[in-house]
Amino acid sequence: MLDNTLPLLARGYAWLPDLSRRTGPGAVRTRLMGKPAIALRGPAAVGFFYDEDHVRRRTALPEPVLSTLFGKGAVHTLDGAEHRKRKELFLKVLKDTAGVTALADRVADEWERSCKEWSDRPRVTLFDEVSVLITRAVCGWAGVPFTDGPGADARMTARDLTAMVDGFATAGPRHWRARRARQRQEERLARLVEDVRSASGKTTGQGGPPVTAVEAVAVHRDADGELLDPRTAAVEILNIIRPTVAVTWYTVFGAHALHRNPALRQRLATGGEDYARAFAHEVRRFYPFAPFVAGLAPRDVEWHGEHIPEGALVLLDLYGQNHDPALWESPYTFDPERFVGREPGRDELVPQGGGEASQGHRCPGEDVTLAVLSTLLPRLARLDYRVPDQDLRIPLNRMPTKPRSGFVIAETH
Ligand code: HEM
Ligand code: MYR
Repeated sequence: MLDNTLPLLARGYAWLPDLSRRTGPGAVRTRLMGKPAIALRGPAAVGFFYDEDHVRRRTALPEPVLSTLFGKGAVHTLDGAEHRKRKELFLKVLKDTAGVTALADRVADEWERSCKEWSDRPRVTLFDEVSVLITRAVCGWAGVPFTDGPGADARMTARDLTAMVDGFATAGPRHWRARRARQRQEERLARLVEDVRSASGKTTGQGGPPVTAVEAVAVHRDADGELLDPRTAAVEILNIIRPTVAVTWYTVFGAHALHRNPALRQRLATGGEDYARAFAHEVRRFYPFAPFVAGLAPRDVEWHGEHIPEGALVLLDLYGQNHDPALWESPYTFDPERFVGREPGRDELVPQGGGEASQGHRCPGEDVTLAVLSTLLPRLARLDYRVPDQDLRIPLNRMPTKPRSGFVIAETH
């Protein structure tokens, strides 16, 4: 069997669905990065995948993904007790309801300020503008200052954070931009951690309880009782601010959904929290963002009678599961109604992973994602704007993808 790494890079979100159409029902077997690989989907597969007896993360992510998207030494690459202890840091910062509300309030304020500015301009590109406004909000909230210096103002920071996401699954200039962006931001945030530690006695706890995400990272102790070295602390600060800015992708997808389904606009504008949340869930289900997650089998294991040899890559096909006709009626129809008055099951809707965030690697940022989307999408629905002619196609062979134009809006008021 030919190694499928190049087809994956070339075909993006269409790669696994195409393979699975060719190989028929059941798990998809292939080769990736020189290893045998098997791709699973469905709620039972989620349970299998998130059991550390079956799948481990430590050496699963390739260097190009770590040097752009997640960072070396990131929580994504830990297993067992080390992972649980590091994960507590994220759960404390990101599952605190008051903290999440405070972040959403900052996003709302930045949206209002940005709208005033847009009304003086003939047209703006929503992707760029939203990435900057979320960057201002999350950096203010997390305690990351904008100062002079390389990559330190809001626009440069937004550009670096989106570049890290944009360049993780490609060769060529986008990838090298992403590496440079990470390098620059890790250096400046490592300095920030050192400053915060020496300024406030935060390492010893003398400074009182941490109040910002940066301070929480600065005082966090790993399972071995040690503080994070400044570079790893910078990696984990980036693992809070970068993905928050990545909600820009979903916001622009939300704009795309409104454009294609104008009948939904009025309800999103005036339908309150519950409808906004249902709409946000459907955006996360319908549009392609995280393709799959991956780990390695620590020993020979078996899934529904399929043998998985030690060292094989196990993929959980998130995009495939979110469009599986066995789970979703008319999966390629955008319909927030499926989530009105009904929260999705834990292992059913998996755009940000499955299982329990506290027990495994499921994304700890789903509350933040939903809060930011529930703040921005109804406001977008209430904004008056025109959508000029542009290329709104969302190429499935680009990873990550978005409407080609970045979604240009004109005559906003
Ligand atoms: C993990 C997707 C937003 C922080 C993950 C994973 C996915 C994901 C697929 C991996 C799950 C796994 O390995 O099993 C997304 C998407 C987002 C998003 C599509 C939308 C923009 C956020 C936000 C935050 C965040 C807003 C924080 C503010 C993290 C962290 C992890 C993670 C720290 C690592 C968890 C671990 O390894 O235990 N995310 N995420 N994400 N996400 Fe998100
Ligand atoms: C973030 O910035 O963390 C949020 C956006 C995440 C996109 C997630 C992509 C998952 C990629 C796994 C790649 C595995 C390659 C073998």
